[in-house]
Amino acid sequence: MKTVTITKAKSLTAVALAAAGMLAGGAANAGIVTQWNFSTDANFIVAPDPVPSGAAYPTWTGAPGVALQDKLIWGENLGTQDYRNLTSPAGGSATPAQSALTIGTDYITTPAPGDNGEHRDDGGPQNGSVATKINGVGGTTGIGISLTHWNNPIAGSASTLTSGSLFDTLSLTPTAWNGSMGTTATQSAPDVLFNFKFLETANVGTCPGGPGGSTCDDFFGFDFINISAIPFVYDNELYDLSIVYLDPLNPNLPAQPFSVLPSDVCSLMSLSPNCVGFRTVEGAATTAQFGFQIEHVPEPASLALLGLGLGSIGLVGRRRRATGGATAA
Ligand SMILES: [Ca+2]
Ligand SMILES: [Ca+2]
Ligand SMILES: [Ca+2]
Repeated sequence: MKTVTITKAKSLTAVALAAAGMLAGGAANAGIVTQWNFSTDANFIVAPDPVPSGAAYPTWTGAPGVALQDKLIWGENLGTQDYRNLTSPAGGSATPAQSALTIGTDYITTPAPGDNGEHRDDGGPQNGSVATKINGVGGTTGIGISLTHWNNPIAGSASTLTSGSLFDTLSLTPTAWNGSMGTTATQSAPDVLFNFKFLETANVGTCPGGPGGSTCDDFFGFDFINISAIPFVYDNELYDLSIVYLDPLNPNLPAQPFSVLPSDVCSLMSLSPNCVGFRTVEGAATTAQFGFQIEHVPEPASLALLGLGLGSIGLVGRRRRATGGATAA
């Protein structure tokens, strides 16, 4: 009985290897990529330039705001005010002012000479280098693009942003391997589409989401989407891409300002009850900093992704071995 089981296990391995060959489209000779150069960018969906399926154009209450690939601007006196002028008093009422969502690179690292250090609205892209996590060891976090809400109190009669889409792209070019050098072709890693909602709250009365840092904070929100362990194949090896939120002032710290939003806020944005996003204080700029990590997927886990059929065969094999062992004991 035990001999039969071992034979079965060997044949399963052979099946698995053959399947891996089919997945890879050939023999896997190159080493695992340990280091990549990257370029990542994000844009708001504003023009019929290949529009990803399911993406939404910016929508507004009242008159439209200004929609650019790297900026969405709304409020009063569009074109004559500056959203970066955060001098309006928090909770103020009809001060002519604008608010904006802008895409930027990081303003974490020490600025180069001649750089004023303001990267919250430069639009991207962000370039850098990132190391792969292999066998659960090593790996670094690539610093991605940032998203900033410049929150000024605007008149109740002004247009406000209510929804839109953010499309995030990442290109990877390998620079180092843990074995034989492989190809150096630039790879487009999986794109990520964020369909988001925005809630501009009136700065009077009872505040949606309860008390915050100002008289009625505003909210950026979206329904949860999986941004962890998104698989991609490069040069016959399988990797996972995970997008992470970083502290904008310290990339070594996780999360912030993202969290599950209060259910009344989710409801006002027509999102599901456990929507996620961030709260922004009136009269201030709030930045969400994105990053990403790449992890190599070892062969057994790669094979697990080949499909339910092979996975079921493996499960049966293990069960038989377990039964055999129990009988022998
Ligand atoms: Ca951009
Ligand atoms: Ca506001
Ligand atoms: Ca508000």
